[in-house]
Amino acid sequence: AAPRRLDEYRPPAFLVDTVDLIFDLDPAATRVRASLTLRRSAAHGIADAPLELDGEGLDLRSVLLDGEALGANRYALGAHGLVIRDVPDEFTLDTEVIIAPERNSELSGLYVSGGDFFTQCEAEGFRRITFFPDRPDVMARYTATLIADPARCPLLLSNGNPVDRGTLPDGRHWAKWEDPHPKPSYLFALVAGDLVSVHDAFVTRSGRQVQLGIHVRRGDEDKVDHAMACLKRAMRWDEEAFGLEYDLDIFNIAAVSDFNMGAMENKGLNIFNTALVLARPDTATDADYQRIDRVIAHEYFHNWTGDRVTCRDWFQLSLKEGLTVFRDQEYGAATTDAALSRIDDVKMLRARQFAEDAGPLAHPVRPAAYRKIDNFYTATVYEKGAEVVRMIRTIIGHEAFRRGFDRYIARNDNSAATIEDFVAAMREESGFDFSQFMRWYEQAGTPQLRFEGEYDAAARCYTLTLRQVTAPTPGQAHKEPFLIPVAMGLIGPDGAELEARLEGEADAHRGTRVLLLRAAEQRFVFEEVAAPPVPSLLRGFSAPVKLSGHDAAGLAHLAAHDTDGFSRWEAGQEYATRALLDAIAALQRGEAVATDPALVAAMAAALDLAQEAPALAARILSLPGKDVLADRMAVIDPDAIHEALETTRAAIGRQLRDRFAALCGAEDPSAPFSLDPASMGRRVLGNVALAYLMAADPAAGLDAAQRRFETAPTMTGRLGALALLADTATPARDAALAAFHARWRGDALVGDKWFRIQAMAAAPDTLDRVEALTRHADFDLRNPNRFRALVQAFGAGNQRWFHDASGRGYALVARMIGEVDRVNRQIAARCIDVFASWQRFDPARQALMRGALDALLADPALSANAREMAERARA
Ligand code: DPP
Ligand code: ZN
Repeated sequence: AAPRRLDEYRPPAFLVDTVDLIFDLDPAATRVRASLTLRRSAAHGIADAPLELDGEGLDLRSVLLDGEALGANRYALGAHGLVIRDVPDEFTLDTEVIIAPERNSELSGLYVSGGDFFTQCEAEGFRRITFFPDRPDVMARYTATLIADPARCPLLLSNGNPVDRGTLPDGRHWAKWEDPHPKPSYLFALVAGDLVSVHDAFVTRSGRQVQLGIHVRRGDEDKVDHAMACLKRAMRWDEEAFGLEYDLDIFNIAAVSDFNMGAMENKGLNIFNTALVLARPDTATDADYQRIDRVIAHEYFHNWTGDRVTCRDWFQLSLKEGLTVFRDQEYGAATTDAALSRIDDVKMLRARQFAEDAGPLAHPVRPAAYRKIDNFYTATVYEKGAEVVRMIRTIIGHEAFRRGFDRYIARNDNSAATIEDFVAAMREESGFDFSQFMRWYEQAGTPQLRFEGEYDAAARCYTLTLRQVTAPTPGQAHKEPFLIPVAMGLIGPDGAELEARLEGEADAHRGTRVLLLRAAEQRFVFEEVAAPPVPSLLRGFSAPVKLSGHDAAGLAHLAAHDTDGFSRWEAGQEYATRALLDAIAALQRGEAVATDPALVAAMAAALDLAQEAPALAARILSLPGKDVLADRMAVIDPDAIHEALETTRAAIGRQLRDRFAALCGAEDPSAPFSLDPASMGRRVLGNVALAYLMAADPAAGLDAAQRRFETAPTMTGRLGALALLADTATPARDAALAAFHARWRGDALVGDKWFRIQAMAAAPDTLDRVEALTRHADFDLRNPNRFRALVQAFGAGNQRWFHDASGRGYALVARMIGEVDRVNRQIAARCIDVFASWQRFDPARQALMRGALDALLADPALSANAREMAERARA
C-alpha cells in the first residue's frame, strides 16, 4: 500500500454523532451490532462523496440504511472495508458482523486473554470490531451493551458510566455503558470476564466523588495497592500542577497479561499490561514500582491530553504522547527526587532515542509519511516529543507555559487538534515566535553542539562560541539550524558560581540563564567575569543534543562543583565515558588498560555519599552503558566495549574493595519496605557494589552474590544478585536460576524476569542457553511480555552476544521475528529495530546483519508491518 502523507490530510467526508454498540460476547463468534448516526461534513469538499468505512477481518451479516436493508448493489465490500454509494446527508446505519476473539492473536481489536475479553483499539484496532470511519478526527458519543454468560463473565465494563443492566430469558446477563464525552474510536474499550475488583474512592477538588476500580485476575488482588496509591496521587497532582480534574464518576483500570503495549488510556477504562500494575515487594523491583507509578500517571494524564483533546490524525501522535510523557516526567520529578528523576529520564532518552536518531529508522517527532502507524510508537515520538515540550517551557518560562497549556485545553476541548494548535496557544500566551522552533517537529537527527570558551583576564570578559551541526538522516540530506535553548551558568576556579553580565543585560548576576542558539554558529559575550570560568552548559539537559568541548579538567571541575545536580552527574558520566573510550582504544591497539586514578578518586568520592545520598551515589558509580559507549564509536566493537568495562570495573573494585564489600551485604529483612529515595537508593547501591566486588574478587563476589540472592527480602536485591550470578558460568548460577524458577513457577511476571536475566547475561554459554530457552516449555510466542523478555531483551540488551562475530545471535533473533510475525505482526515489527544499527559495525557483522534482514524480507508471507520496518532498517 502507498504510504500516507501528512500533507495529504483531508477532513472526513462524514461525521458520526452517536454510536450504539451491542456485543453478544462469545469467544468463537461474537456478534457486534453497531448503530451509527452519520452526517455529511462540508469540510471534506466533495459534496457527493460515498461513505467509506474501515473494516478488517469482519464477517458482515447485514447493513441497514435508515432501517432498510441494503442490497449488495449499493455497497462494495473489500479487504479494507465497506464503501456505500448514494447516501443521504444525514442517516443512520446499522451493521451486524461476527468476529472471533479467541482467534485474535494480533491482540488488536477484541481478543481473549486467559479466558477474559479485552480490547485494544489504538491505533487502528476498532476497525477489527466493527465497520467505522476509524480515524481520530471522527469523535462520537458511544453507548455499549455487553451481553455474556454470567458465570464466565460476571464483570462487564466499558467506557463512561453504567446506565442499565439486566438478565435475558436465556440466562445471559447484560450491562449498558454510556460515555457522555465524544471520543475517537481508538479510545473505545470493553472488558468482560471473571476478574477480581479492588475498589477505592477519590474526591476531586471540586467535591466530585469518583469511584476507582482496579480489576485483576484472581490471585493478583494482593498486588494492586501500589497502583491504587499511584492513581490517587496522580489525580491529585494533575489538579495541583495543571488545574485538571477528573470528569467522570468512575475510573477503572483492568489488567491483562497479553498486551502489545504498556497500557492504554481508553476513556474511563484504562487497560494495562499486568507488568505495569502488579507489584509486591517480593515480586517487583524498585524499577518496576517506579515504572508502574509513571505509567499509571501517564495513562491517567491522557484523560485530558489525549482523550478530551485528541489528535486530528496519527501524524500528530506526539501531540498527545510527547506532551503526556512530559507531564508524567514532571509528576515523577515532583513526587520523588527531581535530579534523580531527570537523570533516569535522560539516560533512557539517550539509550533509546539517540540510537534511533542515529540510524536508518530516524524520523521526525512528527513523521511526514507512514505505512503502518503502529510502527511509529517510538522513542522519538514519545521521549524526544517530551523534550520538545520541555524546551518550549524552558524558552517561554513556567508561567507563560502554564497559561499556554490552559489555553490549548480550553480552545481544543472535545476536539481533535494538531501540533500547530498546541504551539499557537504557547505563542499567544508568550508572544514568542516559534517558526524556527518548529524544526524540532520536522527535522530528524540529534544535533551536535560544540562549544569554545575564551577568557580575557584584562577585560574580565568571557566569550562563549556555540556551534551546531546535525548529520543527514533518511530523506533529509540537509538540516537547517535548530533553535536550541542552552540553560547555563559559569563556575569559577573556586567552585562557586560566577557573576556575569551577558551583552544586553542591565546588571551582572549569577545563576542559570537560558541562551537561545539560533544560528549554526553564535557567540555570547559575558562581561564583568571575575575569573576564568568553566561553563556549565545544558543544565537539566535543556535540549536533546550531544555536547562536546569540555576538557577532562573542566569535566572534573563540574562533576565536583556544579550547582545543578543533573549537570554534576552528567559531567562525571562524560568523564567516565572518555576514560572508557580510551580503554577501548588501548585494547584495540593490543595494549593494557591503565585505569585513570582520577576516575577511581571520583568513585571514591561517590562512595562518601553512600549514607547521605545512596541513590545518587549508585548513579554516579554506575559506569556508562554499552549503548552510550557504542554511540560514541565510529565502528562499534562489542568485544572491546565489554572488555573495557570489565577491566575498568575490576580495577576500581580492587582499589575500593572493602568499601564495596561493606555495601553489598544483605538487606535488613526486619526493615519495613519503603519506596523513599534513600531506601531504594540503598538497594540499588547494594547491587552496584556487588558488581564491583565480583569484578575485583570473583571468589568473594560469588559468595556475596549467593548470600544476597538467598537472603534479600526484596526482588530488587534478589534479582540484582541473580543477574550478576547469571553472568558467570558456574554451578552457583545454575543453582540460583533453578531455585528462582521453582519458587516462582506460576507467576508470569517473575517468569519474565527469569527469561530476561538469562537473555541479557554475559556468560560465555549465553547463545546456547538463549537458543534453548526459545524451546523452553514456559516460552510462549503468543505472550508479548514473554517474547520481549527473551528475544527483544537479547537483541536490544545483550550487545556482546547478540553481536557475536559468528552471527548466531542475529540468526536466532531473525528466526524468532519470523515466527512471531505469523502470530502478532506488531510485536514482530517492533523487534526489527535491533538490526537497524548495522551500518555502525565492522564489514563482517554488517554483512551478517544485512543478511538477517534480507532473510526476513525474502519471506513472501512477512507482514506489512514487519516489512516496512525491515525495509527501512535495510536502507
Ligand atoms: N497510547 C498509549 C500510551 O502511550 C499507548 N498506546 O499511553
Ligand atoms: Zn501515552
